[in-house]
Amino acid sequence: MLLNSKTRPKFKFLTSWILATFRHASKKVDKNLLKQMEDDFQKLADSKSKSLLRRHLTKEIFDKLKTQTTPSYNSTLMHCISSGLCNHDSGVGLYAPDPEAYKVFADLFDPVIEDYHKCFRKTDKQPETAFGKGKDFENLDPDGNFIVSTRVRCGRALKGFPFNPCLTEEDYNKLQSEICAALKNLKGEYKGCYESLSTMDKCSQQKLIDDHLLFKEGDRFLEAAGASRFWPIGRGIYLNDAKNFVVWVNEEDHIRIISMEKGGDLGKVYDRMVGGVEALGKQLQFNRDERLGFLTFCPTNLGTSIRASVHIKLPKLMNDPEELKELSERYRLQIRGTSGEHSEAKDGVHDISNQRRLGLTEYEIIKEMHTGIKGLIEAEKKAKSC
Ligand code: ADP
Ligand code: DAR
Repeated sequence: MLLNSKTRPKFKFLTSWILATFRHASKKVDKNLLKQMEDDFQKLADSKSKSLLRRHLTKEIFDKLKTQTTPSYNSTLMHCISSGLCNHDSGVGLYAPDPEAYKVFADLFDPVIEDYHKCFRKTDKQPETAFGKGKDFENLDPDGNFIVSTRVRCGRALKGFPFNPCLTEEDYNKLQSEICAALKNLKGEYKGCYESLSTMDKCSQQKLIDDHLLFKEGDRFLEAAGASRFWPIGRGIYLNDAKNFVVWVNEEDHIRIISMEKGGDLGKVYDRMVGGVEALGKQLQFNRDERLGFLTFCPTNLGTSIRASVHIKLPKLMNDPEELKELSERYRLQIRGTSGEHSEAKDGVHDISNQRRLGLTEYEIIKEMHTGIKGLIEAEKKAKSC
């Protein structure tokens, strides 16, 4: 082919396309990794694990996906399933090492997503963002008989970055500085300050964790998912002056935006979170997928990524596990311990929240949780004394 001004661009494109294809094809999964994955897959398959990974990672899907890699970050199936392979007591056991993983490993993610978010089929699409107004939701417990505190959080990922297993030390620092630059511009009730975990003294850190403001360290599920690399570099917490608006940086997700306060005024807590999300959204480019909504490290947080929870005392219901199970399923609620996921209840305080985050608008998610908590409180009032 004679190269001239007309043919050179085409030739250049062709060679770069061939090279890219070869590079991708040559991104073979290392044979030792493959052997390790196959052994661990078999152990999970032979186990009594109740994880969604165990339920949906069939041998056929495993064999189909085990040699796949994502184009931009070369993530493997092992990156996605390592947590569930190491922790057979996982509830889910699956994470996305980068945004492309949701497409490259869709044969596994889609059934897990459909199962967890209660029928979000692979042909379904997350509705456009619609926060609505918190004033529609009356105080869940105006007399303060049941609810200790209310919290609403969502997660956000920044465009152009992968998730924990693929983040470099430089990425963690870059994410932290981009997010902190946006936090610095927050005004009014959102004004506050950021502290990195690298400089925070251990006593202050433990106090913030005990006050349910800061994330715990050493979560074995997240560690096995590759979320603790370079810890604590790039990690930190932003607190407004009133300590009722919190932003976590680079825990499980790039950003967690949290509003919380004593009592049961869900509408007020929700509106405060929405205001914070919108203020940050004006400065940062959030990664939102056409079908899956806001992308997150864990598929349980896709879509709206909203978890609205109450710390609540329901002594009669807690003594009637059958009734509680039936009500939680009916209202699609999830029950956690006092210190959140994988913790036990202390002094009869449970963390109860919406389970679904995908397939509904933000407003509908909050409405679902509001309806559910009201239902539990009604049932508690009717329950016979224990
Ligand atoms: P998330 O995924 O929302 O971060 P976790 O289960 O890890 O949830 O909980 C994170 C922290 O938030 C924990 O310390 C937990 O106790 C706290 N938390 C959750 N809901 C509430 C609430 N309604 N009031 C006070 N703290 C809460
Ligand atoms: N421990 C993991 C987490 C599942 C959902 N919670 C998140 N993403 N924080 C499990 O599979 O049980």
